[in-house]
Amino acid sequence: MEKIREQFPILHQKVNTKDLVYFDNAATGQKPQRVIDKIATYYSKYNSNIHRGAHYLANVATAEYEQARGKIAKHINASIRETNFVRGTTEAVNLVANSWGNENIQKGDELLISGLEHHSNMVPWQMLAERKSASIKIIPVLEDGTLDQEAFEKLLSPKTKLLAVNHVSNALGTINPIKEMIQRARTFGTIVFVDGAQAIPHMVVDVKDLDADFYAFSGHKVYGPTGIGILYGKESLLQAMSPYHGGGEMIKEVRYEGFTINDLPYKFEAGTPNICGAIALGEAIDFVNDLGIENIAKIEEELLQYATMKMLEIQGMKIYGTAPQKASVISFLVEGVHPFDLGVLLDKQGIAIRTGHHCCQPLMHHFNIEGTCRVSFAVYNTKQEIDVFINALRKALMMLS
Ligand code: C6P
Repeated sequence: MEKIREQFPILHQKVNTKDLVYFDNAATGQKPQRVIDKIATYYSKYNSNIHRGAHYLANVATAEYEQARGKIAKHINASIRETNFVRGTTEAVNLVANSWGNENIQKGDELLISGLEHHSNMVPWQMLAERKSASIKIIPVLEDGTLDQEAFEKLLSPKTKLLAVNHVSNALGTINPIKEMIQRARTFGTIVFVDGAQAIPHMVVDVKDLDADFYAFSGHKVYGPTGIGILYGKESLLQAMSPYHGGGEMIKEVRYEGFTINDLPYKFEAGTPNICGAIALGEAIDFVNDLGIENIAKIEEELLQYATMKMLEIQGMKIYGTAPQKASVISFLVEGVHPFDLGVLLDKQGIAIRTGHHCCQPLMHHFNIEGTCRVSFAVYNTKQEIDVFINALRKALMMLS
């Protein structure tokens, strides 16, 4: 464990005079030194634009960028052409909603979304439905934070053109039975978009095994930088879609009269991309693979079990999201205490957590609450840190009582 922690320089500091305990990993993960070094090396040794220059630096940058794409594609079992660099999950959803959505959704169609979705896997579909006079249907959430699978089956019909669902809920930690849901959606020819933002740091993601049509994630949640992410799409779907943005890179040839479109994956990568971010994301994926995603999952599962047990010993504690299959995310409220007050008092003790609606306002309304406190663990967190958190939580609760 010490060997893992040593690789994360940000963890070794005091915040408000206390050792930092970083439990806000679902918002963004910290970066290992090798990812930070990769960024520094890019800017100090071979910063250059890609796919354009005839010079040495441009060739190195291009090779590194494409090598990163190859590593990421392999990691999720996709082909290079199906692995598109985007800014993050949010951009990936908007890309598909605007490109595939505009071309395939018609008046009267239904878009099926789960009640667990982050705003970024909800609002772009709501916008699409509004543009096309289509309707949105919601898969209800059960008391334990799982999706109502019976209701899901009943909601599916030949009208269901799209299912948009997260692999793991950021607000509750629920791991959804994505593979089975995709199989069910297939019966009606429904296209499935999976938001993998919270799954990618915690589990094996094999897009072919899942048979997802689209799968998206953000680099910053998997030890990589912000501003870079991946949209996987089945090649046949991506081929049929129009580009989302126009500009350089996405064209083969431009004349005053018009243009021809570039091949995949460049077709969806207009303009100078986040070159450094993509290269650093490749390094982050190497970090994950060097540790082994199964080992990461095991460490995080132990942290989840330990923290859940310790937290439930606290009087008035209510955990939101008690699904049998959960990632290392715990949302909670303590009776009579405002989550923001707890967040502030924990911060004063060096502990970083997230409070609020977690960009899931409809889900919070479903539970009749404004928001929760949320702790979320990464591979570098420890049981000792959980003990520190529990003591700090008890202290904060005493101050607030
Ligand atoms: N959730 C959280 O604290 P972007 O911002 O595009 O990188 O990711 C958006 C997003 C989409 N789906 C899920 C399931 C997510 O968790 C997130 C980001 C963060 O929960 C920041 S709001």
